[in-house]
Amino acid sequence: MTIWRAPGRINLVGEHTDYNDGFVLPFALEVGCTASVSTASDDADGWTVRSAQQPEPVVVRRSGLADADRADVPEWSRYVLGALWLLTDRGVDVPPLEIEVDSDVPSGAGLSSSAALVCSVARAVDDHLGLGLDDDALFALTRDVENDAVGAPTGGMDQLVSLRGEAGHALFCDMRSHATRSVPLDLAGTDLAVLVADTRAPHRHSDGEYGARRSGCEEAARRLGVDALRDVTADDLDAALDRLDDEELRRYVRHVVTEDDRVLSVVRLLDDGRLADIGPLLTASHRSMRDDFRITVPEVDTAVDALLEAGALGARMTGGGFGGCVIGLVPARSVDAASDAVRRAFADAGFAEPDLFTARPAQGAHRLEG
Ligand code: GAF
Repeated sequence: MTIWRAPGRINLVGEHTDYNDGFVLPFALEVGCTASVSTASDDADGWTVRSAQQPEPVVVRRSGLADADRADVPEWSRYVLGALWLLTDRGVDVPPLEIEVDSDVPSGAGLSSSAALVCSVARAVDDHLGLGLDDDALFALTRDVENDAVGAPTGGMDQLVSLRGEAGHALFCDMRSHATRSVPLDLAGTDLAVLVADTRAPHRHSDGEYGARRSGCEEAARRLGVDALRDVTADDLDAALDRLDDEELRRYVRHVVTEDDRVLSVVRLLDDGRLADIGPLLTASHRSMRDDFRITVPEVDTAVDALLEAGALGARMTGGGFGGCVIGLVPARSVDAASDAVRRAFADAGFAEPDLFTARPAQGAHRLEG
């Protein structure tokens, strides 16, 4: 049996920039998914997938499953079977397998439970079958599972950090070249904490809204005559905005271009050992998501305001938006007070009770002993 674990993630800054070929700065979490892969007995001719979080296993035959039948299996299992289907489509003879997954990433919270699932399975299958996929091939496989086998038009950041994250570091990713570099995120050494508020706000219309933002950005790039919004720099922004007459597209461009610039600024500060100075950039990122990209909801805005009032150096929503989690960079000694402030603000607003916890940058996908 071959066992791999891959983590969920928090994005420190750089939201909706990945599918614009831009920059992101996520870090891997301690919570993750464990995938165990073993070769099935000789008389089995299918793939069996089980999840500790699901009541029933899913069994499919190995070959000849039409696209329509692939779409018919329960959604969670497509994140597992997707890797097997794509490898088969690419000519790999994947034998009968039994795969078990077990995840402690809260689902629907915007912490990339799906990337943890996909990446743990892909790494375990690659290792078990001795395929020897390199970093780039593993990244491409995991991103394609989500885009092609599941059909979610996401941008790849979550899979990249789940595969390559490093403990104690954020991962600076260039989403055009997929080159990555670990950047120190020394929370303990600076007496700071990343406090996470899971707002538990349902992801209202998140699928359609995500796709709409993505196609809006692509349309803006087309009208500006660039391959992707990454090609518009902060210096070019005003000139680019002057060339667009659609107010919605102008807002999208302003968010993406300023957000790429914020990622580069945060990376420079972290490289200089100035973690305590990144707060205003995080808060500016939130305002850009709220006012320009328009992907926040009242719960996340309330959590950000409460964290800032309670003394956070900076606060922002993390992830795709329309609910999910907010992060605050807070002095370690203020974690309890800041958590109470968010709970009180939610109670006053009549929102469901949020879940508060701290997060530390942890290791990306790694093998566990069977
Ligand atoms: C989701 C997507 F999966 C990522 O690719 C990214 O676009 C993110 O939303 C927004 O930054 O997590």
